[in-house]
Amino acid sequence: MSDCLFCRIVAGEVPASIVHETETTTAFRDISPQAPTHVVLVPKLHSPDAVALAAAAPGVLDDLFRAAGEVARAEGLADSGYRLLFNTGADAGQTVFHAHLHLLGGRQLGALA
Ligand code: DGP
Repeated sequence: MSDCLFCRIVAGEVPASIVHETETTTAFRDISPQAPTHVVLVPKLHSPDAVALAAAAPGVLDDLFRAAGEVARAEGLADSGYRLLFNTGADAGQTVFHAHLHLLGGRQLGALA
């Protein structure tokens, strides 16, 4: 989708600090990091949120989690721990309506609101 920011990052039309890439997934540093490591993992396939992605292409969700594990290992977070989350819908704070998995770590993370 030409008007989707994350599709444009996946296509290389918008610059981003890419840390990991697979056939189905692109992972890049969040522009507004909420933790020392804050990486966003996006499916190359456009889907508005994680639930829609699960319906359209469940295997791609598996790929996202596998890629998250790779990124966590590369960032040195595998032992200390990290948070994986999908904001889904406006009330959850989703601002980009292309499914994406946040990976946060590198500090003690607080309780979820
Ligand atoms: P969410 O609020 O769950 O929809 O997360 C969207 C995230 O995307 C948010 O943490 C900020 C990040 N973001 C927004 N625009 C850009 C961008 O142009 N580049 C990068 N690297 N991240 C972005």
